[in-house]
Amino acid sequence: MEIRVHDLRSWTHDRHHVVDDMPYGGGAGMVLKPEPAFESVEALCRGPESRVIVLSPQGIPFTQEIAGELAREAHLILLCGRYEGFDDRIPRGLGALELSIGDYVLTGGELAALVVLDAVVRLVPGVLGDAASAQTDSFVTGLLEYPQYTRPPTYRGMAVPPVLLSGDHQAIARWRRKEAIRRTLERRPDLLARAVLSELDRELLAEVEEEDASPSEASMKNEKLTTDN
Ligand code: JFE
Repeated sequence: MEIRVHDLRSWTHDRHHVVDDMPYGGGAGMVLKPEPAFESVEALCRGPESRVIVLSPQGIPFTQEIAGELAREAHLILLCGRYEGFDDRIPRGLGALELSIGDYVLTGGELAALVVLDAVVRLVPGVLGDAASAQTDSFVTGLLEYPQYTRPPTYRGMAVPPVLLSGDHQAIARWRRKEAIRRTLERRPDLLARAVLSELDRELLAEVEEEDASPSEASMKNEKLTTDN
C-alpha cells in the first residue's frame, strides 16, 4: 500500500497559488476553482485503473459496502476541498464518485478522506491482520455487535452477565444474538428494519420487546440527543 499526499496549490500558475474564487450569483464564502482540481487529477491519473473520489457533504453516503468495493480498486485519487465547496464542474467533469461520511459539515475534505482511507485500507488483504475483516462481517450482516466483556468479573459494582461465565456455549450464543437485536432495536431501528431475521431472531426480538428497559439516569440525559426527528 502506498499513500501519497499532494498540495493542490502546486497546480496553480499564479504567484499566490490561488485555488479559490468568488461564487457566481453571489453568496458567502469562496469556491474551489476548476483548473487546479482538473490539472492535479490529470497529473496523478494512471488511466482507467484510477478511481477519482470527491469528498463532500453533497455526496452519497459512504458505507461498508462502498469501502469493500474501493478496497478492490488498483488506484484511488481522493480530492479534498476547502472553503464552501467545489465548482460543480469538478466532480462532474472528473467523473468522480462523490462521497459524504455523514450528515455534519466539516471545514474541509481532509478528515473525510482519512475516514474513507482508514475504512478501505483495513479491508485490503494482507495490509492488516484479517481479524479486522472478519469483524466487519457482522456490520454487513446488518445488526450491531453484541456487548463484550473482559476481566474482572465485577468492576465498580457492574457485573459481567453470568451466562458469559457459565461455559454453556449454546446459551452464550443465544444471549449474544438477543443482545445484538436489543441494541439494534434501541439504537439503530433503521438497520433492524432492513435486517434478514431468522425464526429464532423473531423470537428473541419478541422477548426483547416484552422486557421494558427502565432507562438509567445517564440514558435519560442522553435521550434528547437520540430521539430522531
Ligand atoms: C469539503 C463546506 C459548507 C462544504 C460542499 C470542502 N460528510 C462531510 N461533511 N463535510 C464534508 C464531508 C466536507 C467535504 C469537503 C467540505 C466539507 N467543505 C466545507 C462547508 C458547504 C460545503 O458544501 C469544503
